[in-house]
Amino acid sequence: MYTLYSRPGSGGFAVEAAFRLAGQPFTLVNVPKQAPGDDFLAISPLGQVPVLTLPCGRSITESGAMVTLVAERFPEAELAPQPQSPGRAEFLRWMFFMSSALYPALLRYFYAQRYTSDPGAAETVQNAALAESDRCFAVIENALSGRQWLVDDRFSLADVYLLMLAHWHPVGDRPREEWTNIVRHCSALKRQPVLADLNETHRLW
Ligand SMILES: N[C@@H](CCC(=O)N[C@@H](CS)C(=O)NCC(=O)O)C(=O)O
Repeated sequence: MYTLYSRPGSGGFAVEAAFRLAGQPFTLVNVPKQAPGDDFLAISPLGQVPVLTLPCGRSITESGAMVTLVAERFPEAELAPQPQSPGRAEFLRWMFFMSSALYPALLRYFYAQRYTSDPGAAETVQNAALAESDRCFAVIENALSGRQWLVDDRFSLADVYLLMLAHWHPVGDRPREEWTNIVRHCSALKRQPVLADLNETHRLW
């Protein structure tokens, strides 16, 4: 059995969505934000969610890795282009772009005080983080021009990951209105029954 350590509104949204869209059972453990205990720090050294414990007993951090793993382990659900398929490179590109460029830019906004030793500089860090996350979103907005999904003109978990990040945008908790392609992309996904149901807990939109 898989065990997902998560918290409503966190990156656990995409991983929970992956399991539910794959129709696979998993145990969900809610980790309160304040003061993670030693047991949790043993599997998440930075004290962050999500964490996924695999049936073999190993635990991994990194939401992008978890989403990719679920798609790979349950290929019949067709949640991502499979290894060796033509769209795989593009899927990996977007997963890494979102998890290594965009997600950290958003973290710099929300945890600005971690990124400066000057107590008066948090606002400057936030301004720069907002500009950087907008620069990343603009890349995705451009890529979605004339297409419905990020990869291969078919739905994948990269789309779910984008839906989550777009609703973490610090201005209004939703994608900027001028990103019409991202707004259109998210609107379609928000109607998907599994994602709509998941949002009852996560309250991303
Ligand atoms: N690189 C990690 C980032 C995880 C992360 O930053 N999680 C946030 C919630 S979305 C968290 O636990 N923040 C609490 C903290 O950093 O203290 C991932 O992609 O899973």
